[in-house]
Amino acid sequence: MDLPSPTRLVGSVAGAARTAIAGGPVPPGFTGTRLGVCNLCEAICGLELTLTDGAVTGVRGNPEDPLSRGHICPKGVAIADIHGDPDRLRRPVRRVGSGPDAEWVEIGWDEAFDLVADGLAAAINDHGRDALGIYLGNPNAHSLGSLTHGTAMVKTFRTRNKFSATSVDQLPHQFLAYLMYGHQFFLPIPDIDRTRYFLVFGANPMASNGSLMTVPDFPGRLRELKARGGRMVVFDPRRTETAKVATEHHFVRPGTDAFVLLAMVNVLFAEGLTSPASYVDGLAAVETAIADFTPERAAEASGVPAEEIRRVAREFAAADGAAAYGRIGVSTHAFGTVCHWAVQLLNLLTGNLDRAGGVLITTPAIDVVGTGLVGRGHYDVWRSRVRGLPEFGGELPVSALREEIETPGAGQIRAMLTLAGNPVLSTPDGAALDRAMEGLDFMAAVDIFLNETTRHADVILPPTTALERDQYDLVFHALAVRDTARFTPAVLAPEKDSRHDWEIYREIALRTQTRLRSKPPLRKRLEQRVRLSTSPTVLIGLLLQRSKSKVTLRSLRKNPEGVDLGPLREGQLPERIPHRDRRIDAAPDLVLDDLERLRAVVPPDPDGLLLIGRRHQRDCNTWMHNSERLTKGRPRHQLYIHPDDLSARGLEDGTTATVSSRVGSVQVEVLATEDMMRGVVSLPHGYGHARDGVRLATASKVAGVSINDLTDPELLDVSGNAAFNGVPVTVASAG
Ligand SMILES: Nc1nc2c(c(=O)[nH]1)N[C@H]1C(S)=C(S)[C@@H](COP(=O)(O)OP(=O)(O)OC[C@H]3O[C@@H](n4cnc5c(=O)[nH]c(N)nc54)[C@H](O)[C@@H]3O)O[C@H]1N2
Ligand SMILES: Nc1nc2c(c(=O)[nH]1)N[C@H]1C(S)=C(S)[C@@H](COP(=O)(O)OP(=O)(O)OC[C@H]3O[C@@H](n4cnc5c(=O)[nH]c(N)nc54)[C@H](O)[C@@H]3O)O[C@H]1N2
Ligand code: SF4
Ligand SMILES: [Mo]
Repeated sequence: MDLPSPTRLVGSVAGAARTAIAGGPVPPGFTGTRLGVCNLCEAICGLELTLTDGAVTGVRGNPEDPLSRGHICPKGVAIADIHGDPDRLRRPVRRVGSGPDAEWVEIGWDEAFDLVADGLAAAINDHGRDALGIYLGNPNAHSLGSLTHGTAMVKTFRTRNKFSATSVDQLPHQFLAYLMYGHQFFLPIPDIDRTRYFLVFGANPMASNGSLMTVPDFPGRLRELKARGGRMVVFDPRRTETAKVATEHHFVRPGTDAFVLLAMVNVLFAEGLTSPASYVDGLAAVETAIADFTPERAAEASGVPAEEIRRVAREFAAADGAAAYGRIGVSTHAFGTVCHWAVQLLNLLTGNLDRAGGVLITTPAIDVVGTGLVGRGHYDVWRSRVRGLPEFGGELPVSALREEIETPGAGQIRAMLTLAGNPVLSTPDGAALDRAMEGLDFMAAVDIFLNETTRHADVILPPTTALERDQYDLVFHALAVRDTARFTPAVLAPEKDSRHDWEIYREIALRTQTRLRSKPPLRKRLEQRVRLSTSPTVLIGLLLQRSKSKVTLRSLRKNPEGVDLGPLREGQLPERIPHRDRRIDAAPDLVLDDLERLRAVVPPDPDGLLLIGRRHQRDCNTWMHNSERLTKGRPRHQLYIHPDDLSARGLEDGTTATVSSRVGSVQVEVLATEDMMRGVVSLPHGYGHARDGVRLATASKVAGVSINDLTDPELLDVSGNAAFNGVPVTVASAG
């Protein structure tokens, strides 16, 4: 999940300094324990850290944490490795030379900020503000300072060429929430602790620990679900770790879930299994629009038998509390929006929206939706210059980034700023983006590592790491399966001469602005200065003061394990529906119109292969591959393929094959496994660190190729999200 942009964070910061800054980092040489927090995935586990002589020597889950209940995974144990990593950047670096011969020279902060401000301002002054392209990567959502200050800095630039991981991730969710409910972050969360029927499409929480569903200790919660007689039913083209512990698993051909999900909705209507709330509009239109999406048609497209589709739909409707949920498998998907629409329909048609055991709206201490802290969203206010793709919520689809850099003309991107991201590995046709970045006039990156993307930067500015900064999870508390609040003060003092991310964002914004020929009015600039100079922690204190909840920063400091606000609450609708009329639009035109595209889908070549992605519990998107602890053991970079598909190509298990798509080809070892559906192959996302013969020191420990050298920027959902899953590929002997 990527970050939302708080658009209106605290107007007045007067009196802010009164909010006491108690607690804080351990003194030098400290031996003992401290509470910390893991920010490596959406599960936000509470940690108990053991320190010896000021260094972290032990990490375990904090059993007192009301949300994570002591849970931890191997990545959490590795959190201190990041801090101790000798390859991590600790000072700004400047690039001298380029390509394989590039050298990196450490420079002082003042010089670095000036270089960045000069480079960005030159592009804007000479070519207009859209000449600056910005990419915000995933870790921004996991850092308080990025949420409060990164987004504020980005706003000062007012460029239309803003991109983020959102459009390679959860954009369909936001797009649909905006259309159906009236706010892009009004996202109903599965009430996993009470549900009796958990229907999962394209998610692997046993590896990912949940997404758009902050669910630490998924394995434990699933055991409890089963113990109370509940069921988990999984649809996935791979028999995943989650599928293996499910009550039942169904293989589904990649990219065809929309047929299956709509057929389930169809069954609800056809068999009179609907009991929607009175505040839902458009159901008659839905019924008509999807009448031809029958289970038989779905079976043909997806490989899931029609009778199974009917049975699951009936069981879902009959369950005493049922929650339908879909994630990456049906988000980064050609019909991501239609899939998630059908997921929402399943929940609301069966009366499971706003019901305990169904899907619920969270009540976080800081309500980023209800308070308007994050905007409702907007759509198609402008379009990308080259391909004419509509913006959503102020961002353009990152699939359009390469062409916006390479295509000459007014509005062309001349300078890039990347913030905690690695789009060369994480966005479609990353190889082409890699080449395009060579042609930029200037690039700066805020990142703690030299990676496949930041190696193109002229300057890299590294912030402090998670253990050195205060944390409050503005985003993930709002997406959690239980309402809790937790403030975690920095455990370690920042290293000498380091900067927090929010301080870096402040400097970049302010110094660039002084160099711009066209500046905002003085009053506005003063406001921005005050806003950017107020620390994230002080802002959290102010937001809590203003919130309806009784939680204060003081109470959170007293209870560093977190404050329990109870199970998610039912019966909150229609009052909390963001639409001004407090009604749900079940039939948004933009979605209904997209059904035509779905009807036109031609069945894939039966002898062809479709590529999908995967995550492993020990991987972390495109980084952390230099943690010994996480990378030792069996390799996991291979192309997974069904043994029959392998032998049909005359290939042998363990050999190297060439995998090709419309955009590129890679050579990678194959691993035969019956866990794959026939006709489907899988590569992990986040690998492929050796590029152009440059093998970055930071990732020398793993082999593998980038799946995104095969994925196609032309394959998009109606929301503009990249369709990573179901890319047609061929696999042949590399010999
Ligand atoms: N084919 C395919 N592609 C995918 C996906 C897929 O499933 N399949 N998944 C997509 C998804 S869901 C996502 S979220 C994206 C993720 O892709 P990106 O948005 O590119 O994010 P990461 O790979 O997490 O990049 C993290 C970078 O941030 C740096 N970093 C870590 N912590 C910090 C910090 O505190 N501050 C700063 N400044 N930098 C930091 C790391 O060093 C690393 O370079 O990839 C997407 N791409
Ligand atoms: N260990 C670990 N945890 C992570 C991350 C990580 O990199 N490593 N990344 C974090 C991030 S940024 C995110 S967004 C979340 C993602 O969280 P999840 O969505 O739970 O993660 P994935 O493992 O990508 O699960 C996607 C599943 O969809 C399946 N799939 C692929 N194509 C299709 C399809 O067409 N239809 C169906 N039904 N299924 C399909 C895949 O086989 C896979 O099992 O994970 C987060 N947690
Ligand atoms: S589940 Fe996520 S938050 Fe919890 S320890 Fe693992 S990586 Fe960290
Ligand atoms: Mo993500």
